[in-house]
Parts: sequence; C-alpha cells; structure tokens
Amino acid sequence: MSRLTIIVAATKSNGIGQNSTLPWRLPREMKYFAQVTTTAPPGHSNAVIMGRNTWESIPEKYRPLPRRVNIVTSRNENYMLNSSPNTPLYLHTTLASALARLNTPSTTDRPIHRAFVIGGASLYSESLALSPSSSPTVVDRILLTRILSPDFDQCDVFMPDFLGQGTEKRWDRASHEELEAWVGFKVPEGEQEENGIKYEFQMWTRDP
Ligand code: FOL
Repeated sequence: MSRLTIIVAATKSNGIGQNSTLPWRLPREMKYFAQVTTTAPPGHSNAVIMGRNTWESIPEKYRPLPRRVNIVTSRNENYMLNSSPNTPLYLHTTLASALARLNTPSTTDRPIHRAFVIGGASLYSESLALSPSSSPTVVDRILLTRILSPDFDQCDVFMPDFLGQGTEKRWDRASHEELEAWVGFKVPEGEQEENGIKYEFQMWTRDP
C-alpha cells in the first residue's frame, strides 16, 4: 500500500481559500511548502496532486511547480494544461487514475519519492475518504500549517475537519522533532509571524 501526504495551510475554522486564492500572503510559509514538496533523494522526484481550481490558483509563472511531477485532476478530459519543457505534467479525470499513475512508474520520469495532495477542498475530502479496503493508496499524514490569527472569517473554501471527524481513524499530532525528521530539514518551532499573521507548522499522522 502506498501513502499520501496532505499539505495544507488552514485557519482554526479550517478556512483555506477566498475568491479562488489564498486568503493570506506568507512568503516564508510558501517557501516551506516549496521545500517540503520538492525535497527528494538524488535521482528522485516528488509528485504534487491537485484539483483543477488549485492549478488555476497558482501564479502562471510558478506552474507547473518546478522540480516536481505535477498531476492535475479535472472531470473535463479536454481541459487544457500549458506544459513547461522540463517539468512533467499530467491530467487525470479521477483521483483513482491519478494514484494509479504513481504506482505505475513511467519510463521517462524519475522515480517518485513522495506524493502530496496539495488541494483544494474537494481533493482533500476525496483523498481523506480513501480507505485501505478499497484503495491501494491512503492518506496517513497531514502537514498542517495552522493559521492561528487573525480568523480570516471571509474564507469561502474549507478543508474537511479531519480532527473532529470520525472515531475509527484517529489523527495524532507528531512532535516537532518528528516533523523535522520526516521533512529532512530544520523547521522553525512554535508560533511564527509574517505580515501580522500568526501560524504554526504541524504534522499529524494516523495508522493506515
Ligand atoms: N500548503 C501550505 N502549507 N501552504 C500553502 O500556501 C499551500 N498552498 C497550496 C497547497 N498547500 C499549501 C495551494 N496553493 C503555490 C501557489 C499556490 C498554492 C501552492 C503553491 C506556488 O506558487 N508555489 C511555488 C512557490 C513560489 C514562491 O516561493 O513564492 C512553488 O514552487 O512551490
């Protein structure tokens, strides 16, 4: 069984977006996102899986996200993606088919080290609902950047409340040392502040 990691920045009420964009501008947090999703052993790449709305929300000059295999899901099989010479980019009409690609190494791409679901709300929900009985791939880790303040109560898109939900699959918060060991680099601990916005880097795991 292969594993997926969700990476997300969310307020305490799980707000993740507003007007088709991120509600905040946090350059250092964005660097963390880029470093986490890019870091892979020599000769390997990570994959980032995203829904069509998230793809469109990424500034054109940053997409496809460099040094990562980009997989976009859209029910519209004719959806047009503008590729970039060196960055692998794939369109899949379902999450299951996107995941099948991960488990079927292509001869042209480098081997995949880790796969990240990078949003948005629909893909977070759909991937969190994958269960070992029906899917060869499940989410067992969430890299959550918790936006502590302000509240951003104008958010119009939310991630599912994974902590308050269900009883069978319990999410546990990992220690900061475990977070650093997993991402493979030093991460600032405790409350961070950028542009007057307070946040914290967290990692949550569950048994598959
Ligand atoms: N997870 C976290 N922790 N923070 C986020 O901002 C975030 N954003 C998304 C998904 N998970 C996240 C989706 N939105 C870029 C823009 C929007 C976006 C994801 C990525 C982007 O432009 N990324 C560039 C970094 C550019 C820079 O350094 O400013 C990249 O190379 O990753």
